[in-house]
Amino acid sequence: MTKRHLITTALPYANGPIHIGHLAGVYVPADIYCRYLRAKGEEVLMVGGSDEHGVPITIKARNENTTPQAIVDRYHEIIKKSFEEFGISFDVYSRTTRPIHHKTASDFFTKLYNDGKLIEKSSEQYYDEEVGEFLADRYITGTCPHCNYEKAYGDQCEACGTSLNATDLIAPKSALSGNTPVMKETHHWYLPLDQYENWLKKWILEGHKEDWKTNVYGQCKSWIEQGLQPRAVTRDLNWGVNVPLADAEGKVLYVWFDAPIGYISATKEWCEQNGQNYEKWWKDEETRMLHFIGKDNIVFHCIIFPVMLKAEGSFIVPENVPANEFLNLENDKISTSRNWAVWLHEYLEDFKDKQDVLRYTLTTIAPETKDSDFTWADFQAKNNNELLAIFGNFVNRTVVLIHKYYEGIVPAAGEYTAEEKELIGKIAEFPHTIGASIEKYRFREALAEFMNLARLGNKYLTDTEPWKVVKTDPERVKTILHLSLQICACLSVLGEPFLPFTSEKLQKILNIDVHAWDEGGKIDLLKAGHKINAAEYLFEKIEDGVIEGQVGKLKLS
Ligand code: B3M
Ligand code: ZN
Repeated sequence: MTKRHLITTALPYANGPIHIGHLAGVYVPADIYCRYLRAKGEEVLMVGGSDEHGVPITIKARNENTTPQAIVDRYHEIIKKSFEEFGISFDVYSRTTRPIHHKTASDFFTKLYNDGKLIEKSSEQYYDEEVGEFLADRYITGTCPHCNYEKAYGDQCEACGTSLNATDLIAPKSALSGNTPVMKETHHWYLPLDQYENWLKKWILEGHKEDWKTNVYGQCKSWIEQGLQPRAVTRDLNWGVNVPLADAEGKVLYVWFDAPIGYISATKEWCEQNGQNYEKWWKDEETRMLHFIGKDNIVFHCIIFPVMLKAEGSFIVPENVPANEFLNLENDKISTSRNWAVWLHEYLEDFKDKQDVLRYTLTTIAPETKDSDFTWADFQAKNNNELLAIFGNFVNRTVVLIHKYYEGIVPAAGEYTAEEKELIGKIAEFPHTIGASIEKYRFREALAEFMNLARLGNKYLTDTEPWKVVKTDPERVKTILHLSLQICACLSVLGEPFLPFTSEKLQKILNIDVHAWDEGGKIDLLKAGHKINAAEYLFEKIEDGVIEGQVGKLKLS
C-alpha cells in the first residue's frame, strides 16, 4: 500500500445514543482498520460525525416537544463521548449542523445545478392536511412493496434495505397524525440516476466484482439491473440545509444528499486545523477512499453518493465499501423503540474499564457476511475462556515470574532449542498473517489469528514449566522467560488495533512504547537488563451473577 487512505464511517443520526450494533457493524471494524494502517506507517484520515438533519431528528424533536437543535445538541455529545470512551480513533468527529458543512453542501448542490446536472420536476406528493405539511421520508410509513414489511419509511424499507420513493408504499400513513395523506403538487430537484447506469455498470459490476464483498456487490447488482430512477434531492421541510435557489422557499436538501457530503466537510474542518488542503484527500487519485457502513446504507454509498461525486466531476469515488450485515441481540432484532439494545453509555456504567472486552466480543461475532447474534453468555465466555484464560493468563504468569526470579529485570536468553527456533519463526509470521486478514476486511479472522499468537505463548509457557525447571536448571529458565516476555511484547503491538486499552496497559507493564506493526513479529523488543513494571491483571473474571443481571435488565425493557 502506498497511497493515502481516507476512511469514512457512517454518520449516526443524532436522535439517540448508540448501541452495540453500531459498534460491531461500523466503528470497531473501521477503527481496527485505521489503527492497523497507522501502525504500518500509512497516511490515514479517519472521518466521522453526527448526522443532524432529516426527519429522524425532527420526529424526535416533535415527540419530545422540543427543537431539533436541542435534540442534536444533546445526542451529539452523548454519541461523541461514547466513541471516545470506546477508543474509536477518529481524526475528526464533526457535525452536519456546522456552518462549514452547510456551505459545503450548499455549494455542492449549486455546482450540480449550474452544470445542468439536476432536473427540476413538479409532482404530486403526500401531504398531511391536518398538520399542513408535506410528508417526506420517515414522516410517511406504509407497507414495503418488495417484502411486505408494514413499517417501511417513505425513503427506505429497513427490513429489506430497498430504497423507496414515498409513492411506492402500500397503504401510506402520516407519521404525524396517523391519517391517510392526500396528494398535493410541489416541485423538487432530482438527480437523474438513470443517466449514470452505464457508468455504474462499468465501475461496479465490471470493475469491482472481485474485490467488493459479495453482499455489497450483490445488492448493487440487483439495483442497477432493476433500472434506476431519478431521485429527488430536496424536500419540503424546515430543518436542514436550505436549497440555495431563489424559488426554493421552505425547501431543504434531502438528508441523504447532505449527509455524505458531511464526509467532505469534516475533512475540510480537519484540514483547516492542520494546515492541509482537503483536495489532496478528495480530488487526488492517489487517495483510496473507503466507506465503512451498515447494510442499510449500501445504496446511498455505492450508488447515490458516487453518482453525486461523478456528476460534480472533480471528486474521487470510493475504492471499496466494506459494509456489514446486522447484529442481533439475544436472538432478536436490536430495537430502539422496544429498548432491546445494549447502549454504550450504559455498558460502561456496569463494566467500567472493560471497553476491550466488548470490542473483542463484537469483533469475534462481527456480522461480516451474514447477520450475527450477541448474547451475554457468549460475552462472558469470551472474557473468561479466551481473554482471561489465554491472553491474560499467559501475560500474568510471565510477568509474575520475571518479578519473582529476577526482580523485574529481563534476563538474557541462552541458546534456543530447535523447537524454540521454530516458534520464533512462527512468531515472525504473525504481523503478515494478521495484516493480510485486516486488509481483506476479515476482522474476525484477524483477531482469531492474534489469539493464536497468545495461545502459542500460553502453550509454550505451560509446556516448558519454568516453575519446575527453576529447581534443576535456573539458566534454562532465563531463556524461557526471556522468550515468553518477548511474546508478550509482540502481543502488545499486534493487539493494539483490536484491544487498544489492553495494549496500552500491557506496554506500561512491560515498560515499552512500541507501535510499528512490523516490530510485532520480532523477539528483541525487550533487551536483557530492561526493567519492567509490576504485574497487573489485564482481564478479570466475569461472574454468572453479573451476566444474569444484564439479561434481567434486557427482559425488563
Ligand atoms: N445517518 C443513517 C444511519 O445512521 C445515516 C447515515 C448517514 S452516512 C452519510 O444509519
Ligand atoms: Zn422491504
